[in-house]
Amino acid sequence: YELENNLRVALANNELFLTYQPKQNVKTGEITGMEALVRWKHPTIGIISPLNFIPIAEKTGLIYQIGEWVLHEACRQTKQWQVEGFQPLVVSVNLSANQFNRKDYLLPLIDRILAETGLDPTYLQLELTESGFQDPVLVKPILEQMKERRLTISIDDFGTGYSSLSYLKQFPIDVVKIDRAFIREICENKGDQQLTKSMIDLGHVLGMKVIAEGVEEIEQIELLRELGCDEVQGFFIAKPLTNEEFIEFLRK
Ligand code: G
Ligand code: G
Ligand code: NA
Ligand code: MN
Repeated sequence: YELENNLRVALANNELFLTYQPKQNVKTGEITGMEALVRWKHPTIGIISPLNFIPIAEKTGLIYQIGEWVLHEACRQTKQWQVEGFQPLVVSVNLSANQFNRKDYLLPLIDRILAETGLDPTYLQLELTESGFQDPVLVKPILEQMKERRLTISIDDFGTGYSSLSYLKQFPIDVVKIDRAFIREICENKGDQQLTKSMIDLGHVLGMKVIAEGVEEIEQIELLRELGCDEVQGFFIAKPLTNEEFIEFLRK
């Protein structure tokens, strides 16, 4: 209860902030985009991970307000960097399953935020995990309308769910993000290597872009390049960065 009340206050007091983790093209080395990852700067506890407050937000319904704030802030900041003359980058925003459950909610929200911030829809990507695909009858038409708006959709933590393959067939997915569980020991573990290779080939056969998450060593990047992976994300390139750190990173 205490954390819930604190979370309400956090929204009102602007205690949430976004960090951005870059994504890099493994062939060209070019930075292609960044994932927005929310943080809570609690006045006494310090920085709280979304692992510790997103589940509470989902249970209490605060996820709607938090989700709106995250989408707006990610779009506003991305547009701002474009206006300042940085290379245009695609920002990806994580969505919770709950955000699909309200009728006539998510698409009007996104439309409004894109209009308010002036961000072109091609620079906004929505990241869904398996839980986001729970109800195909509900989710599929929303994803199709996202595609009509030229937004892109990525499936996060790929390979860890139960029926992930069926999602690829059913839903209009642009990007597959291979879960970092497969990448961690990819250099040592032949099984992980072959699974990763299969996921990359599968994504490509279906016309999707493939990103590997959780890359922490140069050797992993070199191997992923050989396997034909398109992009990488992970601590080797950069940890999730504050606005100021991200700008520093882009300048280098
Ligand atoms: O960056 P970090 O490891 O702290 O993220 C932990 C988890 O929180 C990840 O699964 C990430 O997808 C999730 N997460 C981060 N930001 C958001 C957000 O804005 N909305 C939702 N729904 N999940 C987020
Ligand atoms: O579930 P999702 O893929 O959105 O989770 C993103 C989380 O993964 C973030 O909390 C981020 O801090 C974490 N993360 C990003 N890169 C790495 C990495 O290279 N290694 C590890 N262990 N975690 C990472
Ligand atoms: Na994610
Ligand atoms: Mn992930």
